[in-house]
Amino acid sequence: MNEVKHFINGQYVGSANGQLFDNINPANGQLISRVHEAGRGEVDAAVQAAKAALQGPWGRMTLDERTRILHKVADGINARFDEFLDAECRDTGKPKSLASHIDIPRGAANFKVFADMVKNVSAESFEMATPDGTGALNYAVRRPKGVIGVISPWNLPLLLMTWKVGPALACGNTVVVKPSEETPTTTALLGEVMKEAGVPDGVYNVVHGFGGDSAGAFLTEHPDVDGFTFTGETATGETIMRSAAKGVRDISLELGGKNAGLVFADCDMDKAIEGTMRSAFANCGQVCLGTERVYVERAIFDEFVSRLKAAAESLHIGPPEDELANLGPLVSHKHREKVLSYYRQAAEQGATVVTGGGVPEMAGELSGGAWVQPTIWTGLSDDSSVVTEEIFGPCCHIRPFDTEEEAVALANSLPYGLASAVWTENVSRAHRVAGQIEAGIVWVNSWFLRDLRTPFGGSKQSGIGREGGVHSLEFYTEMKNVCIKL
Ligand code: NAD
Ligand code: 6OD
Repeated sequence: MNEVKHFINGQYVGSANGQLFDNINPANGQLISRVHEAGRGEVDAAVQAAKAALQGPWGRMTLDERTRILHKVADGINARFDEFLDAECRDTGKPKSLASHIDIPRGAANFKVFADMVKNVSAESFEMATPDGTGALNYAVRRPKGVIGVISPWNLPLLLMTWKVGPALACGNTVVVKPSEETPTTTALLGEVMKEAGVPDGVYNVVHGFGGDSAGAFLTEHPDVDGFTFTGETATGETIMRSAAKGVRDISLELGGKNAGLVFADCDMDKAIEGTMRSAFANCGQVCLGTERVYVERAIFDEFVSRLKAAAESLHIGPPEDELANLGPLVSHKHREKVLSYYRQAAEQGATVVTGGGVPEMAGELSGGAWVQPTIWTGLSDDSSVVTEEIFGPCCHIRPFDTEEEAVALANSLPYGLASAVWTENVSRAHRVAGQIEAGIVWVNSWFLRDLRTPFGGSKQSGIGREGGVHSLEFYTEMKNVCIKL
């Protein structure tokens, strides 16, 4: 049986305590591999390797040398595209058609984009007058923050991990990554690519394990980590924030959401249906930016519901290698239990189940997978748990509204503020509504259209800080002002 090991100081190593856990394929429930679980010893070794590497060749490289290596990392991922694709799809169960267009290409692009970005960013400079008339010159320089702890989730494993590791390394930091226990493989595989690309030992380290009382907590409690970047649930973000407070370490938190889609009667209905379909059901609804609350102007409510129902019922459920599949399983049986508990609550709370609501019949070995039906509800009250809590499954609730003010108020009614999608052909309305929505990202007539130069992150309980573009460079560097008296 294949084993997934830690990657520490340029070597794959097992756990000294001999503890391993199972990595299960969510499409069929079968064992993929056994994964080493890090104890405090492995986490400490990874952090010390990362700390030492800051003083080694990595710390002495020119920007050109460093960014050339990061381009090679991206090329290395692309050269082994199918290996990454197979590993990601086995761990997550997601359709290859999806991962080959999003997860793996973005996993590579995250290195190139931030390597180029860091080469082109300018710094501030101010001339100032002084009483003696000679003046002074201030200029700012960026320095790496140090050892960055990267803690990532399972829904887009390679994409979300490299989204942090790419800019962290571009800025000259070293990293210790703790991937999700559900999806360890591509993060481990990236170690080989790093080595082949010439990334010095100790710059990229990986430790596997769980969150509390395991590798995640050991990493966030380690005093030699200089900053943490985390993507995951809001409650986990709060825990990590508490750990980071000891030693006053910086944090970037990309957290959960309960995103609203606002569909106005003046929308292009085809676009709104296509976009809402993706935002509710892509990646089996396991996208933090996904739309779980859809608000539709009353005049087009019935038409919208019946068209979204037809579209959801046309989804082809299947395993990664099924070329027609556009809906895979959930990531695990544990997560399916959570999603199905909301399916039950919706029924108990009096929802009209427009479509779905259960588990599909899957044949043969697929019957052991974590499958659920794409599901649409109407008729729930605004304070229902299904409407207010993040489910993270292929489902949405649709509710009518009458005025623009009401739609905006509904969108803003929850403590989350990650993303929103607005569907309207009225350009004034688009600007007006986008400006009023309390979220880090608003898409108008699109969803998950990404320009990596733009600020990405959540407001309210959906996160702290922004990554993307210069905002990543802000987080992954310390800015120092040098003041020269002339
Ligand atoms: P999670 O919070 O359960 O786990 C994320 C990571 O944190 C995992 O690696 C886990 O092992 C680790 N972890 C858990 N407890 C920890 C602890 N006490 N200390 C240190 N590490 C700990 O999240 P998940 O279930 O993997 O991912 C789904 C969640 O992530 C959803 O809420 C989703 O909205 C959110 N998410 C947000 C974004 C964003 O950009 N805002 C992107 C993707 C996912
Ligand atoms: O596109 C990105 O950079 C990004 N961080 C996407 C997050 C998706 C959440 O599931």
